[in-house]
Amino acid sequence: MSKTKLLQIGDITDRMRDALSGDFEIDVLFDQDDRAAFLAAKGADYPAVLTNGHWGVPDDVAAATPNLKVVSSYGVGYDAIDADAYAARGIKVAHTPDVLNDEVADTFVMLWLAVSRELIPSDRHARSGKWESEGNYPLTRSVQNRRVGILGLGRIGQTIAERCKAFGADIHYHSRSPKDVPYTYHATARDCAAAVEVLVAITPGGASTKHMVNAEVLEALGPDGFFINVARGSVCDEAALVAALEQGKIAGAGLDVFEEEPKIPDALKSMDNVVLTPHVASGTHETRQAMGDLVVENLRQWLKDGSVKTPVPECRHL
Ligand code: A2R
Repeated sequence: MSKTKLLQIGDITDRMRDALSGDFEIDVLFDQDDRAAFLAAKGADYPAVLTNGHWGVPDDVAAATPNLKVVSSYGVGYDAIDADAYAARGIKVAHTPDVLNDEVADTFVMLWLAVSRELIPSDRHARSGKWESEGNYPLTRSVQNRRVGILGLGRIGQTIAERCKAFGADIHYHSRSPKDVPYTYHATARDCAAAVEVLVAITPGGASTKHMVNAEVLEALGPDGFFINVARGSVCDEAALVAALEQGKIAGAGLDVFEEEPKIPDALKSMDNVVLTPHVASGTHETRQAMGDLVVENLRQWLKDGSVKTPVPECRHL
């Protein structure tokens, strides 16, 4: 039996390739010397695309794949895939929810503790010899018993809330609608920011959340407030964040995502009250393996019966 043609966008692991290669003939978009000529000649051959949250399905690929039936994406965020358009064409889009909730929540905790307890400058103080030459490192801010605001109380947001309980936090949140949870709801991001000392963004990216964290929200968070972003770079107005940090309008930030990844503004790199990680929230061997297995499962299930295990909400009715 001939294998089904699969167009791969972005990297996959050896384990994923091994698991798929029995059923699929995989062509790698980024291996093609002349991308436009390749897509023009071969695009119509692919019923299946494997991508990730960063690349999604670029416009040239979408335009060149008229016979597409399924998109399986390695990641939970799918703002780079036009899921509404695909749903309207009956094309199934699958992502990898839930399996990364714990890892992303842990990354929030890591960034929060690092920025509040000044892990990076404190490490520098220890290894530079300043402890010996200049004495003890200054006191830092405790993470205990804080008011924490969660923007986006979904799968990951709720997991973050569970982590926060271990620190005695009073939990606030903002999402499109209130949830049946014992936390304080705020109808706007600004109101949520004004009520808390630590604000974490964990909504999806895309048009509806673009710059949800803007100058006004950061001002409301206030000079003792910390902002942590483990959502998407687009959720925060980066220029406003830099200005707020430079002007002392907030105390610090922990950032895993950026507006122009992999570019990070130089101003952020130079600040001691900012902790930066290169979009690694789900980036452990264990969690990436679980995500990869789900990507494979979605494609295999589609091959078997035309359905996918974890469709994005827009495609659940298909
Ligand atoms: O729809 P709601 O009321 O459940 O709120 C969702 C919230 N959300 C928003 N909140 C305010 N304004 C918006 N325009 C807006 N759009 C969505 O974000 C919900 O509480 C949360 C998303 O939760 P889930 O769909 O369960 O996503 P999950 O798995 O927690 O991942 C969140 C994002 C991914 O899309 C990646 O961008 C990132 O975390 O890794």
